[in-house]
Amino acid sequence: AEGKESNETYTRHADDTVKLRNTNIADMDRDILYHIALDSGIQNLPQMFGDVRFVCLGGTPKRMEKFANYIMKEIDLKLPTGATLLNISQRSYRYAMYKVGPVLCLSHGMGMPSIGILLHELFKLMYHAKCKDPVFFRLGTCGGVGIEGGNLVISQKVVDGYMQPFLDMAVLGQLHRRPAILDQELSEELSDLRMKEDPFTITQGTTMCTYDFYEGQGRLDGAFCEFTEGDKLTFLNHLHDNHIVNMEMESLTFAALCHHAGIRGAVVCVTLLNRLHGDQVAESKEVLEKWQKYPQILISRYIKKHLNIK
Ligand code: R2B
Ligand code: URA
Repeated sequence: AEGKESNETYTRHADDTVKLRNTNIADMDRDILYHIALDSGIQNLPQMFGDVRFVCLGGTPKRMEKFANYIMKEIDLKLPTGATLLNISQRSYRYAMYKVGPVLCLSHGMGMPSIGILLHELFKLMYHAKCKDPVFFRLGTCGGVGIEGGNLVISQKVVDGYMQPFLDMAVLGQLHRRPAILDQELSEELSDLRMKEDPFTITQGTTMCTYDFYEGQGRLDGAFCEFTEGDKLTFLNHLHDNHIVNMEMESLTFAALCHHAGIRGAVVCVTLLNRLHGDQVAESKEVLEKWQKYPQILISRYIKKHLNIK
């Protein structure tokens, strides 16, 4: 049985397909992936998804639809004239999913519980579909700690709001602690893909992942605030001194669950502001739209490189 604290790395089957750490699934004759509106009893998942190699997650349905259309151009896939990409998970009314050849693009919503549910179902999808060595990316937004808006952060480490590198979860009333470890080789490879002419910098560092956007990230502008501006700046400077370069809300669960599943994962986020200078996301819609493409540009380069597309 699983220990309460797990540290060992999990590997894949000999043929590189994804192993599941839950033998119950193999014993089920039908698995309903409820939140992405798929059903292994009705759909031929190996036929529909067996070729998936890159799974790209981001917060919103619209941004991930845009990414799907962008990556389609980049890898030179075409839809029949007049056709548009289909949201495969539309009937779930939870997450959006688009498939562009070997690239699966999904929205994960906001926060760790939301991305956690999705990752359970995606890892099972990878298993049912017999996908080989898939790599997962989170393409997100974040608040920079000492980094101005419009720049990229690639997470090397992830910590929770107490600066602990674990995902703590209650399971059957007991604390389960999973280390939040990201693939260092992958993050290194991604940061090497920056080009001189890029309009953004790339910082590799530690990401703080919180359960809240306002009080949880030390903002003064929530509906509640029980600390002073001085307290906030002491906290943010303490983070800065500990190489924490950004804050967001999903990377801890993403890192911990990918690591537990033996699936390579990377987190690339664009900063929307420098938290040392403020709390409100005040850039214009146009500027924010432009910035949100930056993680997509980098991930697209990675995908093209691995598909041998110039
Ligand atoms: C970044 O942006 C969202 C909050 O605005 C949250 O999902 C995150 O991690
Ligand atoms: N997302 C966050 O979680 N925090 C920010 O400051 C900006 C985006």
